[in-house]
Amino acid sequence: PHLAELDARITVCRACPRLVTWREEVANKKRASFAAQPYWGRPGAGFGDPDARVLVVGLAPAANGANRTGRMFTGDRSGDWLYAAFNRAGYAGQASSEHAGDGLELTDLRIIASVRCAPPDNKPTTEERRTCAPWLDRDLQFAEPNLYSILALGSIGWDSTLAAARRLGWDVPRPKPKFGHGAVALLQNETRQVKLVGSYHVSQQNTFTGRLTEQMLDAAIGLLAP
Ligand code: DU
Ligand code: SF4
Repeated sequence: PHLAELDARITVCRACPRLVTWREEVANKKRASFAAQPYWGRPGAGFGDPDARVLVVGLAPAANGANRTGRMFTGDRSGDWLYAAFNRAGYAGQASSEHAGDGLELTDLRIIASVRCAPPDNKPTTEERRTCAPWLDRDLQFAEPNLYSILALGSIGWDSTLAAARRLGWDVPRPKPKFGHGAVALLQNETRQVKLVGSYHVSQQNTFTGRLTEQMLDAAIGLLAP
């Protein structure tokens, strides 16, 4: 099936009761604060270049970010950091990502998440991660023919990508490669090697505290270049 069909199926998924309740509660509570804009309140599909050689795997939509705007890392502070860096590296046509109609285009890069619905406290349960994993598998399969590298944001992005690669029958080094900022693991699928790069997540927890600097993020993104 076409990627648009996968995206459409993801956006109507209701498989996790707790997350369906939460994403809709947040939407209903906060809609009034953003009265001039639509409020998404649904799962977030992938965003970017369908033929991308580089895939980015985040954690999950932020309650008032992608859960609000309907587009990955759009309308929140994490996105400001991420798209500014992708703009510096030539993957994003703009340095900012305010709303789904702002004309932002990504070149050679597509962004997805380990879990597609906003979780309370940004913490999906183990069961929610497992329930959402098939969407990650499908996105990886779509990306596979062109795929060169994957940026995993945070240890959940790292672990869920390695688990998806194993489910798809790729060769993943044992023992399991350890997550770290700038960590690299080489995965082997049927036709080629895929380079998995770890980065601390662009959440404010890391960017506010200086745990993740712009220079560090640029260096990790630099490892993705085909
Ligand atoms: O309409 P479309 O070309 O299928 O694009 C869907 C979605 O993906 C749109 O919001 C733009 C974005 N996109 C992109 O960022 N970079 C591309 O090369 C193609 C599409
Ligand atoms: Fe569906 Fe994933 Fe959202 Fe669960 S987190 S409801 S599996 S899209």
